[in-house]
Amino acid sequence: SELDLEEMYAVAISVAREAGQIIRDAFDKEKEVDTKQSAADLVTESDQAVEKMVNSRILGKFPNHRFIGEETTAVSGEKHQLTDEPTWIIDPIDGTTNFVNSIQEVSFSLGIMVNKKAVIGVVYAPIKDEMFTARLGKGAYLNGKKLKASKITDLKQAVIITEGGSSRDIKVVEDKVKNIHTLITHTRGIRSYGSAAINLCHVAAGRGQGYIEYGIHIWDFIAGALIASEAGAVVLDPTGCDLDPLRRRILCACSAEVAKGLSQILTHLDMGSD
Ligand code: LIP
Repeated sequence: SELDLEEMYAVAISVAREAGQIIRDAFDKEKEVDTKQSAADLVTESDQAVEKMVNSRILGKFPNHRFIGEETTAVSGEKHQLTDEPTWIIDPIDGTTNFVNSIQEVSFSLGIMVNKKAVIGVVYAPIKDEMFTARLGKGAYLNGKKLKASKITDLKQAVIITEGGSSRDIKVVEDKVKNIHTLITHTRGIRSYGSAAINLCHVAAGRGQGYIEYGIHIWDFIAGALIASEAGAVVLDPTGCDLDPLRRRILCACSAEVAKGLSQILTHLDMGSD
């Protein structure tokens, strides 16, 4: 049957609102926390509850579509085969460490890929009630208002977002510290909000000029990457090549000049693939 992108978009927004309600209800309560790959890689009952709800809502509506979810993957440990089939890619709570600490930067992230290309991106930050949406070729919006990335081209004037991440591997941490040193030296300042999806939406909204992270996953960034690029930002692999959605790293910048500057000064970590 014909792919009904309009209907998929409407379902995406409605499950994002429902997910937001679950996150808001649990936000100020005591959380039950478990760790995954490292002591800094967290999951809560709310992550699992949101993912379960979304999974059943989507498969109920679109039984032939595929589903990649952060917590389902954590349990199965499977590698992902991205196929050409419509695939819903979900991070039930992006910014789980923030959530556990009642820090407001938490989001629900949902990206839909068709033929291995992102066509719909929805990031909902329920505490701030910020709904970021994008459809391929149709622009990016925050609560219905069109987004435009910053016009800055000079890296020296740029505010760059980056993260420490969850790996505690000595070499990875060393390279990241080196990159932080480089970023502080070459830019106006660095920031860390603790959610890849929100970081990308900040760049889309002109709240800073770039975002770089090594070690994240497709569910952390696929929706935010479409939102940023539809707002006019550049989204690439940190080396400057095309983004590979399974290669666990991303560079986003408001302009090609800032992207090139970042790509040239950073040490590019190889974090394997999803
Ligand atoms: C988080 C990412 C963040 C990264 C954290 C973590 P989660 O995702 O959004 O950018 O630095 O280590 O991976 O685990 O909260 O969904």
